[in-house]
Amino acid sequence: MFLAVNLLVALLLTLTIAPSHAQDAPEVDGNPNLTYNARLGNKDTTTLRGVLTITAAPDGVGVEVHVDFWDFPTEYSGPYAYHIHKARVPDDGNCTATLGHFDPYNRGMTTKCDDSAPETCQLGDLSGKHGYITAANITGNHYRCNYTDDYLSTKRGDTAFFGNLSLVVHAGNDTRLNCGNFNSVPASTPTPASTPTQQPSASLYPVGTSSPPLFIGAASSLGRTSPAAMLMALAAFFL
Ligand SMILES: [Cu+2]
Repeated sequence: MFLAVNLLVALLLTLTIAPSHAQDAPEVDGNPNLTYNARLGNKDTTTLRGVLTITAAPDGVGVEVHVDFWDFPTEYSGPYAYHIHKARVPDDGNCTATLGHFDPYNRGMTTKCDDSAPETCQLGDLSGKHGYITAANITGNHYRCNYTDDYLSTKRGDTAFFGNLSLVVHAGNDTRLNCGNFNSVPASTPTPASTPTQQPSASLYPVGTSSPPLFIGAASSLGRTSPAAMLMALAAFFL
């Protein structure tokens, strides 16, 4: 009986103390040429906005990451961190609901990410691997940077696939300032610079402005009277 209890205690200790097996992140190759981006939400609670785009590297080894965050809140200070989190942002925009970091290789939070050995970091710890955001590298309200990460996958179903997860940006005190979901970017989407402009594009890339010119098209068409409406008015006048 005593032995049985001891065995049970030992088993319980093993189950509760031993972390799931941590392993280094393997380099990913053969990434399909796909792009995903995460746009920070339009929140009343923060000025911070931004978009982070991740696309397969040209040789298929890892991904290229393009970061552009802007209008950092004055009431917080850095260094700001940003991570891929393991759950999506719900419709109400609650960043806490994204849970913890994307960490499929069970690195955990106890050991700080060593950027000289990025394979040992949590997969989603982008700022740990590639640099925190400090006042010194925010220029003109923007923090922009580009880098390659060898450990993320653009292939749905892979352990390292991030495209159905979320992005969270933290203040220096760890407060979750803003967040957004990764979504796939259609390959046919033209870049704004190469788009022949037919109409003022009100919604594309409102970079650097907190108040993009909304609904220009709608406003100008409201101001015009259609031929059908004029006929109706004439008919109403004569009948
Ligand atoms: Cu985070």
